[in-house]
Amino acid sequence: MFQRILIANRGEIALRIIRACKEMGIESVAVYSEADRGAPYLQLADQSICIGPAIATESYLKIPRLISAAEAADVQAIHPGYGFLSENAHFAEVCRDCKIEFIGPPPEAMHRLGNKNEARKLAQKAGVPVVPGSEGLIEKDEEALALAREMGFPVLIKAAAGGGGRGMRVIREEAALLSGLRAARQEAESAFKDGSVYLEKYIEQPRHVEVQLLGDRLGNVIHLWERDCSLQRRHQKLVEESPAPNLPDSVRKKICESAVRLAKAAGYYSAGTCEFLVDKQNRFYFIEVNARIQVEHPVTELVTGVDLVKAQIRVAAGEPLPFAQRDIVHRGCAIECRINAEDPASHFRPSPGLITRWQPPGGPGVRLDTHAVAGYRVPPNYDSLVAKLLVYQPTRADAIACMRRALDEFIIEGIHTTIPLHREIMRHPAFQAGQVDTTFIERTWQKKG
Ligand code: MV4
Repeated sequence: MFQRILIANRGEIALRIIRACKEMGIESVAVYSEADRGAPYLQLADQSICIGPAIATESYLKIPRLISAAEAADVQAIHPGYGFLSENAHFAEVCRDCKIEFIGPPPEAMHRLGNKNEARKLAQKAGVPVVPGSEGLIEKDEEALALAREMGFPVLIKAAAGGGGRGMRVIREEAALLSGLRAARQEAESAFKDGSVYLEKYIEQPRHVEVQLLGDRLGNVIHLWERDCSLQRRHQKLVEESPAPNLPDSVRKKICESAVRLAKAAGYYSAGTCEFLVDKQNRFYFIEVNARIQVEHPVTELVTGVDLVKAQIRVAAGEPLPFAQRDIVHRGCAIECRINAEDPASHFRPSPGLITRWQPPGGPGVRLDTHAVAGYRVPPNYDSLVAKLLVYQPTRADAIACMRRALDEFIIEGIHTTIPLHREIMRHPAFQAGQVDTTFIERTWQKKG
């Protein structure tokens, strides 16, 4: 096992990884930018190293600085967390060249799955359903036109190099297709330096269901069931839960098995997520793989009892998965609310600054993952996540009641947060009935969106 790990990240996920290291008897080395200097969670690491100025491109995204810190601290591995360099195959390659273990999937699998069109082809080969659409990239306008007529409108143009909602364009009628293609190619070229696009049937008001995967370097891959992440605003998730409400067990099982087949076909190991869209008829379609530990991973930890960060570290060190598929039992219901330093009453404007009062919730069934404390200043430079409030209960109704109680206990002063919006979501009849899809938030809180 590793003796020492460097954490190439910040905030709550850095603290989450520090905690896993401590419980495993591994020394942790934190890094920080000037904006995070003095942050309380840094004290909990065995060592912390400044890697540059506030701007992420000169610190958390700067590969030479991270490698220098890793070599100076003499670590055997780097955990990238989520965001920043976590899905950067080049960073994983540099780590390999420097004989430092990258705690994540192999760069080959990251390359294979990073291109959405390639991932789609691989999924098809592995017998995983994909959204009806083009065989491959769209070369000629006539191809697109013929295909769109055959599938029927609306269709969706997607950039092969896009992902997470970037580089997509909905086309509702034939007259808009060719100009849409031209614009999509141009946008993709300037955003990703890759203008290639492909076409899919547009699925109206889908649910977003994702499957948690875990693989080891011996080729074993298992799933840890699914999360519903349909409650999003502008591709920023707000609420995640497991199990996915109103998803028949037969469909659920098929989705999870599909995700495992795709991961095996990609030569994947470590933690990862396979994303699917689920339509109103409960048909499911693969859309993309997230080759990292995700923000919402604790939802799965609660319902399966598996510590995903510890598992990631173990498999990176070459250990086999300590459990088989049959050992993974899903029990109860977990919900996560993302508490962001944003003002939901004012178009979700970022609200960094000093937290003058911090009174966290507690009690039965509550987990709070946060790096914030009273007197902590939320820096304006990074994403606005200040806490992940999770609950775990036997049933979904109990979980919602517990979350309402916990949200009501939670007092944060000095900054605006998404807590008031979460209180409304938990009281909404459609949410309580599990009738959620990816358009719910924007449809329901249009005035605030
Ligand atoms: C789609 C879609 C509808 N039809 N593909 C958005 C993020 C990226 N992962 C894929 N996305 C979508 N792809 C087809 N063919 C609708 C979305 C989508 C979405 C997906 C998941 C979660 C939230 C979303 C919000 C808007 C659109």
